[in-house]
Amino acid sequence: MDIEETAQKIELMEVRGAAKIARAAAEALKNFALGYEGNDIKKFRDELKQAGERLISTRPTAVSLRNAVTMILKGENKGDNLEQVKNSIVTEAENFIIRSEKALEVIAEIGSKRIKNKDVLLTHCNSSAAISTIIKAHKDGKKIQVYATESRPKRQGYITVRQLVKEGVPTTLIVDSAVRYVMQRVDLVVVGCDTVASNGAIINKIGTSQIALCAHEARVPVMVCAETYKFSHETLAGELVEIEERDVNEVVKQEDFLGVRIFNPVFDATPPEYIDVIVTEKGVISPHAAYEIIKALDLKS
Ligand code: RUB
Repeated sequence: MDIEETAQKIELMEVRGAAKIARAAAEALKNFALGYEGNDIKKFRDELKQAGERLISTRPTAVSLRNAVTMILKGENKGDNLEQVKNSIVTEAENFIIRSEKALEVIAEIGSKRIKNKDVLLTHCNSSAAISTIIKAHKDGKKIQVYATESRPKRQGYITVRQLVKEGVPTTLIVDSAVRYVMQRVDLVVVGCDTVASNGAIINKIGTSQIALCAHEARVPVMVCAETYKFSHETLAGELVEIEERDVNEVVKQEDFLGVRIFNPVFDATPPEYIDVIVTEKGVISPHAAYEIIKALDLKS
């Protein structure tokens, strides 16, 4: 897929989830470099920059996307001629995709160790990192059960329940508003995220912070599964993570509610106090260690 096609698929959420959109962006940048027919290196760099900006603009909350583009675009300085620079972009993009897939495996391996036999889990939305972790625990023979929220308005929870049931994990679908009621039966909340801020807050699907609040009240631990490329360097410099607002028609048809204002923020921030651990491919960390991870990784754009 080319840049514009990829960008539109991400905007329409045909490709969604923080890791998948980052990998799709990597694939699009690779295709851009491979298919570039001009012979002016400066023009290539300019167009590459524009391509990166177009991809980043599609989903403003997911720093995974910005970090993927930033890492890949570093390839533009590796090489003296156009051919070398194009090859560097292809290599960086391929490396990112491999790194992202490997990180998912490692997170599942590490995170699943924190899930005990007979645990009842609760998850929200549809996170490949959270789901891989849950499935790994199940494959390791632990007799677990999962409650999965519907995740209004887009109901990504339907994807989650189907994925889990396909793998044989006993799974119960609940509406988002049933979370507090169900929390008394839950041993561990497992979610993914789009962004980790330098203060350890995580930004994930709208409703995550309510779930974490309920979990905190019920003394149920919250485990966040997040690849390190979801840590935001920008937040270290004081920037706030932009919370994406989407078309209100995702909530209800505006024409059926004439005169009613509808608000559709699709992510929220969960403060570090409500998070027990963040499982990354580098290991299990306290949310308060986010600063160290951001400092250790050179993710500056
Ligand atoms: C998806 C979502 C997921 C994170 C993590 O939101 O909030 O929990 O992106 O997913 P949307 P992953 O459906 O709006 O993209 O672990 O797959 O990166």
